This record gives sequence, structure tokens and C-alpha cells, in this order.
Amino acid sequence: MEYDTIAAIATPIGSGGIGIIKISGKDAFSIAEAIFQRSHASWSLGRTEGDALSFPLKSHRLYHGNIVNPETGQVLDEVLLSAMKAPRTYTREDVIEINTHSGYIVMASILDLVLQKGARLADPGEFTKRAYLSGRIDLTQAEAVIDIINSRTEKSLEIATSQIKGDLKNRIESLRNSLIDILTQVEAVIDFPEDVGDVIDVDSVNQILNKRVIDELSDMVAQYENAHFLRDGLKMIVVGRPNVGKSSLMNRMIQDDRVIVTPIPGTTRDLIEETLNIRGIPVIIADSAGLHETNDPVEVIGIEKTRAYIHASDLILFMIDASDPFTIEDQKIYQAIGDKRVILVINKIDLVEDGFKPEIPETWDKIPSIRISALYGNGLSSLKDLIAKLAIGDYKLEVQNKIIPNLRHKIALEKSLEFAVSAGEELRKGTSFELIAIDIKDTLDSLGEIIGAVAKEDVIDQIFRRFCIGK
Ligand SMILES: Nc1nc2c(ncn2[C@@H]2O[C@H](COP(=O)(O)OP(=O)(O)OP(=O)(O)O)[C@@H](O)[C@H]2O)c(=O)[nH]1
Ligand SMILES: [Mg+2]
Repeated sequence: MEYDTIAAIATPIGSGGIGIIKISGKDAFSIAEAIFQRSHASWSLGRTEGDALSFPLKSHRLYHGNIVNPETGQVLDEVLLSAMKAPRTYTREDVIEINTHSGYIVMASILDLVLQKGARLADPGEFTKRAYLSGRIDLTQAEAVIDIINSRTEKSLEIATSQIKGDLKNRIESLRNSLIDILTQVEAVIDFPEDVGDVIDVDSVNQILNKRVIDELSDMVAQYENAHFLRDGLKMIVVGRPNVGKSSLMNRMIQDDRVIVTPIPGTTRDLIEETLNIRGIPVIIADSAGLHETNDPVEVIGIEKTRAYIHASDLILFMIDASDPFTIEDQKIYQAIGDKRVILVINKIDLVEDGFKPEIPETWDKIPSIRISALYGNGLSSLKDLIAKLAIGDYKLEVQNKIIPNLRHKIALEKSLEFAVSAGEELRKGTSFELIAIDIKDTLDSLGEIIGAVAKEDVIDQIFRRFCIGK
């Protein structure tokens, strides 16, 4: 399929060493040839100056020269230009990349000239979308591009690079191949019902379905449940009554004076989120307004947000003040946490004697706890160890565990699993091979959604909308 020619600035806007303008599509080369004048050294390679701005650009070459407005003769910038002919390119179309100096005005004027010559401004993610539409990559690989850009720890980068290499795609494709094998046999029975025994070995089909499909699908869903925090980040919130030191801990964790800390109770009124790396795990930490009774309308909203955040969190840091006796308010906050995973953080230990034991309800003794001083930093390292330990649980952070589905994949995997299980039941009953065939086809379709073989326009749009312009 041939699309129009698109262009965009691919690097962040602002002053910097180098900025890149990307052009992709059938007119990329002619546009470049109209506005690019090669430096003298390359002209002298057997050519004479004067009759054209530039002679035809060769594929997979890097050229030095100037971007010149052909109408006015004005030189816009000295650049390096790479020319890449289809199909060995990111989009599988003709691609030009212009390395300019990175200043907003210079890049905007060059982009403007490119657009005047017939290119259209690219939508967010449109270059990668073309890579997908041209079949160079599948949907999981396109998603991995954005995951690589957004990676917050080495582990999340590892997951993303494994996905961009096609590890997830290959696993889905091998599942689909097993299903196609089964479908072929089932359809043979439908066509030649009198030869059931000859065309299908129900036991072996059942075994393949169980071992290669159902077990595999369950395994991938479990992998999401156990490890998705490695790609999406572990959501964690600090709760506790006013003034216990929640914001002080938040600032310590992110090593910044991000949140206001004062001795006045009720200092934090809004919910504040930051991302950090704890022992290789991406963690999204939130400081909260607490959960106390109040009539202040601003605080009321903050407290509502805290409740919602607790609900969505993977781990709660429940903080009490060692220097201040336990109150019913602490108890109420603990109740609000419900059955979430929790760490009891006993803060301000610098104010109490060594070996001090806070008077807390007996039932709290079973909660993993840690003693810290957010003010002086004591216990911070052990707190981080404990967070990592609880986050990981029994999960092994090993190399072979690199395929971790995202939420979209997981939903499709669960759907496939349901269809596959239903096919298995039908198969055991042996009543209707038509129904089995339908279930197998549905399993195949749901898996096809993951890699984009069965493409849904809205899903595709949603994926590429997350990209920035120029990627
Ligand atoms: N001595 C001591 N003081 C602390 C410690 N942690 C916090 N503080 C002090 O306690 C006071 C309250 O700290 P914040 O971090 O603002 O407490 P908060 O829980 O965020 O309070 P609100 O936002 O009002 O709910 C400040 O004066 C801090 O300096 C600690 O470990 N030791
Ligand atoms: Mg605070």
C-alpha cells in the first residue's frame, strides 16, 4: 500500500546539539533533493555545480550539505542528511532524516519548507504505525517502542527490548500454529464425519490443547499478575495521620524537596506522585493528604483522592509516629487500608530510645514493619529492601522471565483461555465438532488481536495515540 509523505521533528523541542527531522513516503527523496545542497566536496565527485541543487541521492548514504530554500536561495542550516530507500527502512518506505542544529526556529523553518514541498505533518506515532501497517513489525513490537522510550528501570527496559525483538510475538505465533493444527484436524472430521477415527486422534488433540495451549495461556496470564509491576510500575502510597512524617519520607525517597514539610498538621492537601527506582523495580510513590475527619473542602477532596489511590495501590506504607502515642485515628486509617499489602512504618525513631516498642494493637504484630527516621534517613535502606521483597514475592527476577504481557495482552489472553477451555470441554464430550471449531477460531482471533493479525481500528488508534510526534 502506498501512503502520502509525512514529516515531523523527531527530537525534543528545545536548544540542543542536534535535532532530527524525519520524512517518510514516496516523495521523501524528491523533497530532499529540492531543498538540499550538498557540500562542495561531494559535488566535485565527477559532477559540475549549477544545474540542480542536488543530484539524485543514493540509498543508505549520509550526505553533508546545506538546507536551502530553492525560491529565495537562503541557507537555513548546515546539516547531515541520511537517505534510505525502501524497503530497508523503519517504515519500509523511502525515508530521509535531516540532522540539523537543534533550535526551535531552525528546525521549524526546515520542517516548514519540507511541508511546503508536499509532505504532511505526521500524527503521533505515525512512523511506527507505518512500520506496523507495512508488516515490518507486529503490534506488540510497536508497543515495545513506546515501552523502551518510557522505561524507568533496567528491568523494564529488558522486558521492552525482548518484546521489540519479537519474543512475545513469536510465543503468540507458536500458540496460533498449535491451534491451526488442531483446527485442521477438527475441520477434517466436519468434512468427513464417517472417518472420525481416521482423521482425528481425540486424545492427542486434547493433549496438545492442554499442554501447548491452555497451560501456556494460563502461564502468560500468571506472568502478568505476578510481574506486571516491572513494566507498569509498583503503585505505592504513604498514609498516616497528620504530621507523622509522610511528606518527609516521600522527599527522602526521591531525594528532593518535592513536597512541603512543616510541623503544622494538614500540610499536604493534594495527592503528589513521583516515580523512582527501588532495587531495580519502577515504583510510583504517592504522598497523601491523610484520611482524617475534616470540614475543609480542599482537604475533603484530597482525602477522597487518597481513598481512591489506596484502592488502586499495590502496596501501602502505613506510617505511625513513634514519639506520639497510638490513637484511634491510626486505627481508622489502618481499617481504610483493607486487605491491601502493607508495611507498618514506625517513623521518628530518633525521638525515642533504642529498643523502644510502640504500643500498637496486637493484631498489627503480624504486619511487616520497619523503624525509620525520615528526618535523618535511618532505616531507609532496609525499608527499600522490604518494599522490593514484598513487591517481588516468590517471583524470580530471572532472565527467562522477560516476556511479560501488558494489560491489553492480558485481557486478550484471558479471552483466548476461556475459548480454549470451552473447546477442551466440547472435545471431551465429543458432541459437536462444529462447536469445537468455533471455539478454536475464537481462540485464534483473540490471540490475533494481540499481535494485530486481527486488527481492530480503535485498538490500533489507541496504541499509537500514546506515542509522541516524530516516532
Ligand atoms: N524528629 C523527627 N521529626 C520528623 C521526622 N519525620 C518528620 N518529622 C517532622 O514532623 C513534621 C511533619 O512532617 P511532614 O513530613 O510534613 O508530615 P506529614 O505526615 O506529611 O504531615 P501532613 O502533610 O500534615 O499530614 C515536620 O516538622 C518534620 O520535620 C523524623 O523522622 N524525626
Ligand atoms: Mg505531608
